[in-house]
Amino acid sequence: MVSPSADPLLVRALRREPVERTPVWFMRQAGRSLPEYLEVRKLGSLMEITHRPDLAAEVTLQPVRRHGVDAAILFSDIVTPLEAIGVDVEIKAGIGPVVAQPFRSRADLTRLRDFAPAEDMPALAETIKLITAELGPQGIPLIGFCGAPFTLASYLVEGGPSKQQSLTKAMMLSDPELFRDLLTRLARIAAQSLREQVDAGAEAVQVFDSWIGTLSRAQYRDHILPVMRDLFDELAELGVPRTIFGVGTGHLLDLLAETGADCVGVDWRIDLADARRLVPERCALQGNLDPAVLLAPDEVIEAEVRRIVESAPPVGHIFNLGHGVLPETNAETPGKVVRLVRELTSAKATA
Ligand code: 1CP
Repeated sequence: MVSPSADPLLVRALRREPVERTPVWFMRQAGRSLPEYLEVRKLGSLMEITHRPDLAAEVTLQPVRRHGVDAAILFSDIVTPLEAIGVDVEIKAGIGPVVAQPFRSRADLTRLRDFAPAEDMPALAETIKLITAELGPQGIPLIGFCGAPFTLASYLVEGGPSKQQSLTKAMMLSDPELFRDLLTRLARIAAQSLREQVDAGAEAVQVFDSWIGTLSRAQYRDHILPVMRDLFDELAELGVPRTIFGVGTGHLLDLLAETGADCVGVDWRIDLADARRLVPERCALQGNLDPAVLLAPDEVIEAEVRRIVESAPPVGHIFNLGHGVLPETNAETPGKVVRLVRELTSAKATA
């Protein structure tokens, strides 16, 4: 038996310490797939909820209560700090973040001032204090998060969700200096947000670079990596484990590790065993069940969970989906996965 230390299971696994079982949580576990969220949502928009500590804390805690996951993730959105500094961004139902005046020129950079959470969004620290007051005694950590500069830039430049990120790439390739300055501003805002979240009680952080998989290796190395290295250097000062995640990044995994991240999130397109060979041993791995598997019959879910547990490294694995919980997921299903991972990996640890 591995004796549990004072630190939460998730934090120990992120540090690649031997653990008594594999921790499990789900990206986008709060919100859209839960009936209890839809009830709270009747009281206000997503942005309104993030400015109400009682409601934001309640929604953050809902999946912990219902599914029994090993971590909570703050209920917020990657564009919330941008809205808080006055960028005209709105979250439209069924679409996602929409920016009224997209960013296209150097003059637009002046719209990205520093994020001072204490003044711009006092609800942030208050929400986290309410959450950790409830979770602390249970030994369950809160994960703080932010959007990575490229993914945030894609919403600002495109004006909303985009499959190809063509305008974003066009700016990156035609005016690399402007693009670098935009990423640097966004990295600063991301760091300011994460610092506040950790100061208020978050015990791990995740940087969502959801759409970075549309870049080539050379593009990532030339245009993104230098900014990400600086960001992760700055985040190291916070003293908590740092995860980087993007969708469709099988070709970028070693470069994502070069940011300095402590853990690399892996989507479902690549086997964990192959990811393990690509990512240096010092990094933990998170993933990587296809979210669509949660829509399949129980026996399919069980076989897929088993396959992932078997291909996972012996230390430094955090069980998660390869991307967020899909809105149509039955609210009972994630809890079944939690119980299965617990059963399978406790057996593995004591075998
Ligand atoms: O009003 C609503 O309920 C709208 C749905 C919704 C919710 C519940 C959106 C719109 N955002 C959120 C909350 C949210 N967003 C959370 C907290 C919930 C949780 O994780 O449990 C988190 C972590 C995010 C992060 C987020 N927002 C990402 C990164 C993760 C990922 O899924 O890749 C991204 C890319 C966004 C943008 C966004 N916000 C909302 C939507 C529908 C989208 C994606 C739009 C697109 O396809 O580009």
